[in-house]
Amino acid sequence: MSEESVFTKIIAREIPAKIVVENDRIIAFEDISPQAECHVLIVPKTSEYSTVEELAAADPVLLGEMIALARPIAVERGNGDYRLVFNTGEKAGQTVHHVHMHVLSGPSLTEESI
Ligand code: IU
Repeated sequence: MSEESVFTKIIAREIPAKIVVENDRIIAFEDISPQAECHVLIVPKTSEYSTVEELAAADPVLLGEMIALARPIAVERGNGDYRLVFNTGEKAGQTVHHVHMHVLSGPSLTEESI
């Protein structure tokens, strides 16, 4: 990637975020503009991958590790059930081109909401 993404700056502690959990490969933090009672972004620390399909092709184990973090976050911060969203491409609403998984949980999450 030519330009540092905002998530790379969060990982480097150059800009603030409310960090939920972190390990050597992944960081999770609260979305700055929450769309549900629990709205956490799970982000690989590497900036190599822009989209989930790039990540899945190159490092499916890392993708699995990201997905495995969703349940404990939803149990602790939401109602235990959760929705995972990967916006992929600008026409689908992807604004940050550093792959990230939205974890949404809570009573406002209905079948009608995204
Ligand atoms: P998207 O899938 O690329 O649209 O998601 C980007 C998300 O990053 C979006 O929900 C923003 O609210 C969120 N976000 C953030 O949590 N902190 C930031 O500093 C910035 C964006 I910029």
